Amino acid sequence: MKHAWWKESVVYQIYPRSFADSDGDGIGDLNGITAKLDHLKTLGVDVVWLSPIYRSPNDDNGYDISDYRAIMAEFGTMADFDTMLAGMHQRGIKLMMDLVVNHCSDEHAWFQAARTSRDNPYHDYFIWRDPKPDGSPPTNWEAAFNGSVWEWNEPTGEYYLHMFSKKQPDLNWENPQVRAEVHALMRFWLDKGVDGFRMDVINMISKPWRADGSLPDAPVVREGFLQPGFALTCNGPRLLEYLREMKAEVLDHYDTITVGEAPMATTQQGREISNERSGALNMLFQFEHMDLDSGPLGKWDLKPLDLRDLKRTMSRWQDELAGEGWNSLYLSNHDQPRPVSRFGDDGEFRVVSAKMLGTWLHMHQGTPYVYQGEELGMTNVKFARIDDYQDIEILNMYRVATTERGQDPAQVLASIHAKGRDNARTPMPWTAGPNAGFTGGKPWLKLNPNYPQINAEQALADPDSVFHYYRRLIALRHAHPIVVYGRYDLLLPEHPHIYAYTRTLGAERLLVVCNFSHGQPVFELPADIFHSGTELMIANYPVPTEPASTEDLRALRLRPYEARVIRLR
Ligand code: TEU
Repeated sequence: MKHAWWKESVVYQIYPRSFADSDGDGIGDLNGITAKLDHLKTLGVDVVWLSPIYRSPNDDNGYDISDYRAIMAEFGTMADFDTMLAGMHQRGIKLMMDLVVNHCSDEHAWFQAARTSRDNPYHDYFIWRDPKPDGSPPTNWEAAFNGSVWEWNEPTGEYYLHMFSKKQPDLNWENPQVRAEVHALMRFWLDKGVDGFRMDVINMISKPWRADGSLPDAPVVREGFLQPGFALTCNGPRLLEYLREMKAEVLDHYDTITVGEAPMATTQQGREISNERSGALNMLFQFEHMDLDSGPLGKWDLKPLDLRDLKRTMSRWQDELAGEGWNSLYLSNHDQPRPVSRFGDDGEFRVVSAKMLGTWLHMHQGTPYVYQGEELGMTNVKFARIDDYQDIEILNMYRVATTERGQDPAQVLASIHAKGRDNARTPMPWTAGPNAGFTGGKPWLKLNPNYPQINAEQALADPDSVFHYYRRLIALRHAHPIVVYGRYDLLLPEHPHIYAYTRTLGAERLLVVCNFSHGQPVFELPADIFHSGTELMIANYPVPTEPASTEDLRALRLRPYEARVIRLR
C-alpha cells in the first residue's frame, strides 16, 4: 500500500484571483504565485490547493469552466503554469488542482453544441427536462445563487438544470461519455505533474432520479422558504459507484492527494468515501461544523455558535472516522468568512484568538488546510455599499432579499458582513505599501482597510505573529507522529467556553486546552487523567516553564482565548 503522505501533510489554499498580481491588471495570476512560493516554504506547508485557474467567463470566479485544458487569460499561460509547478516541486511543495465537474460553464464548447438541438451528440452531456403540464419548471428547486435551478433553452424548447448560476449547467454523470471526459482531463493534469485534486461539490454529481426519470420537488422548510435544491442532490444513489470508477480509471495509477467537497455529508458518507480499503478519495470537506452558526433558513440566518455544538460535531467526525476514514480539518476557505471574526475576536484579542483557533484546528486528527491570509490572522471586511461586493452569491442574495422579500437593506448587509464569501476574497496583503503590495493596478476587489496593520511583511518580521505561530504548529505536526496518528478524546463536553481534548499514541499523551472566550474560566483537568509531569509544546501566551511548570492543571485559570498544548508525562 502506498505511503499515506497526505495524512502527514498540511495544505495551503490559494484563491489565485486574490493572491498576488504580477502584471498590474489588478487580478492575481500564476506568476504572482510563483513569486511568493518562499512565503509558503517558510510557513512549512506541504501541498497547495489551487482554486480554479482554467479558462472561464468568471460568472463564479472560475468555478464555471469553459475549457478544462487552458489557463484563464487573466491568470497567464500554460508556460506560466509549468514554471509555477516547477517552482513548487523544487521547494518540495505538491499541487492539488480544483476539479469542478459537477457543472461547467455555459460557454464551454460542450454546452454551446448541446443547446442547439436535442439530437446534438453533446446534448446528453447535460440535464434537460420538459416543463410541467402547466408550463412551470420541472421541479420547485432553488439554486444556490437564488432563482430556479431550471433555465429555459429556446432552441430545444426545454429546461436545463443548474444547481448554481444559470451559467453553470450541471453535467449529466449518468452519461458514461461525460465520466470518460472527466477521467481524460484528470489524466491531462496528472501527466503534467499535478499531485491531486480538490473536487468541487463532488457529492452532487449523482442526482436523485426516480424510476420514471423525474426528480422530486423540494419540501418547504418554512412559509416562503424551500430546502435549497442542492440539499436534494447531495449523496445521490450512484455517487460511490462514480467515485470508485474514477479511482480505478485514474487515481489508482498516480500517487495523489484527493479531497471531495461534500455539503450535507454525514459521517457515514465520510467513512464510505474516505475508507482506505473500499472508498475512493482520501478525505472529504464536510460542512456540519460550518453550519452550526446558521439558523433553519440557512447561512444568512445568523445564530451564535454554541461551543458544545462544535464539540459534539467535531468529536463525532473524529470518533466515527477513526480507523475507518480520514478527516480534513478546516475553518477557512474562499467560501467562508474569516475564522478570527467568526469564532474568535477580531478586535482586542485578534492575534491570540487567531492563534487559539489555529491550535484548536491543527491539533485534531486529520489533514489541516490553511486558507490564504488565515496565517496572518486576516479579518472579515465591512464594505459600506453593496456595490463594493463582487461575489455572485452575495449580489443575488441581496437583490432577492431587498427587492423580492422586502427585507431591510441594512440588515441584509449586516448578514453579508458576517457570512459573505468576499470576506475571504479581499486581496492578500503583502506589505503596508500601496495596495498592500498585491497589485500595481486597481484591485479587482477592494482591499481590507486594515492591511497596513495586517500584512505578510509585518508578520514575517514579528516573532510573535500569527504567521510564526502557524509555522510552529505545522512544525509540531511534522515532528511528532502523535499529532497525526494519536487517538482523539474530548474532555469537558459541557463546558461552554473551554474546548479541551487529548491525543494519545502508545504511552504518549498530549493535552490541548483552548479558551474560546474573552473570559478567564478555570480549566480543571479531569481526575482520571494521571500525570507526573508536563512539558509545554506550544502556547499563545507566555507560560512559566521554569521551574518545571508549577501551574496546577487541576485548577488552571485561562486568559482570554488562551491555548496550550502540553505533553503529559
Ligand atoms: O461551493 C459549494 C457550496 O457548497 C457553496 O454553495 C458554498 O457552500 C457556499 O458558497 C457557501 O456560502 C463550491 C465552491 O467552493 C464555490 O466557490 C462555488 O461557488 C460552488 O461550489 C459552485 O462551483
